[in-house]
Order: sequence, then structure tokens, then C-alpha cells
Amino acid sequence: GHKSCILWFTGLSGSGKSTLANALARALHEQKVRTYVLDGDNIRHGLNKDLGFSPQDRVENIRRIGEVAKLFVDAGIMTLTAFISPYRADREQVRALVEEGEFIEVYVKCPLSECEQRDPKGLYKRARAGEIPHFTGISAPYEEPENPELIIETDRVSVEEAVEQLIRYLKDRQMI
Ligand code: GGZ
Repeated sequence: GHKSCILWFTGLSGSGKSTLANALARALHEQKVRTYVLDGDNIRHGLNKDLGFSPQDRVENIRRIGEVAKLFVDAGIMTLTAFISPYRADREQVRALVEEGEFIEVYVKCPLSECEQRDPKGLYKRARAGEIPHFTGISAPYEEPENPELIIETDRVSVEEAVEQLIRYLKDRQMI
């Protein structure tokens, strides 16, 4: 069996949160661990489609995601979330929702310059041109985690190495 928890991936747009969360979910699936990935595709297009990117809307986005993640944990599912979640206070609020040790903050660390170079959706380019207001890293803040359980530097390690790092963390704590 496994202990259910929230693996909370936080970082800039284009840092690799969704890629890592999905790669970890695949690796956990192979080990017969039940997981669910919450990300923009299944949350911002559904439950949170009334929310934008103003500071207030981001706070509410993360609050709802935290509550949903908690429900998944109650259901015994290892829950992986991939949202920028730029505010430290909001992430700490989610941490406070679950039991000690059940919130694992994973800082997906990547320099802004690298994210901007990757720019898979051309959003940074548009943000620089002033076409997207409140864009994280450009015209809106990102508050780095102060004490994350894990830091993954995606400009230095491969997806495979990062998944190994995550699996090791979970195994060392007997969570899987
Ligand atoms: C940041 C934005 C914005 C603004 C649209 N700022 O790279 P993506 O496209 O797929 O991921 C980003 C996603 C961020 O949504 P989150 O729910 O993770 O944000 S938060 O946790 O801050 O609420 C990006 C896209 O939405 N996007 N406008 N202004 N990212």
C-alpha cells in the first residue's frame, strides 16, 4: 500500500511542473500507486473557469485546488498538482489543510531566462509585448518557496533524473 499525500509542484510557467507531475504519475502507476494529476487542463477549464489571473483570482484558484486535493487525499489517492501557485501564503494555507507530512512542496526551479527561451506557448513573448497582463515573472510576482521538501532544477536534470529524485523521496519516507 501507500500513504496518500499531495505532491505540490510550484514554479514559473514553462518550468516543467506538468511534465514532471505526469512523468511521476506514470512511474507511480507502474508501481501500482493510485495517483491523480490536477493541472490547468482539468481545473482551469472546469471548476475554476470563472477565474482569471488577477491576484484575487489566483488566491481563489489555489484555495479551491487545495480543497479538492484534500478530498483526493481523503479518498486515498496520491495527488499531484501542477500550478504556478505564486504566493507563499496560499501554498502554506494548503499545507495547513492536511496532516503533517502529507503536503510535499516541490519547487520546480528554473531561471526565468530559460523559461522564456523555452516559451512553448509563446506566452512570454506576448507578455513582453504587453498583451498579457499580470504575467508571472514579467508583470506579476513569483514568491520562491523558502523551505520546500524538494527542489528540482529543470535546467540541470533530465525528467528521468527528476522522477528518480521524487521516487527516492517517497520511498525514504515509506510513502510508497
Ligand atoms: C501566468 C498565465 C497567465 C498569466 C495565462 N500568468 O504555461 P502555461 O500557460 O500552460 O501555464 C500558465 C497557466 C498558469 O495557471 P495556474 O493556474 O497554474 O496559475 S496560478 O497558480 O498562478 O493561479 C500559462 C497560463 O496559465 N497563463 N495567463 N497572466 N500564467
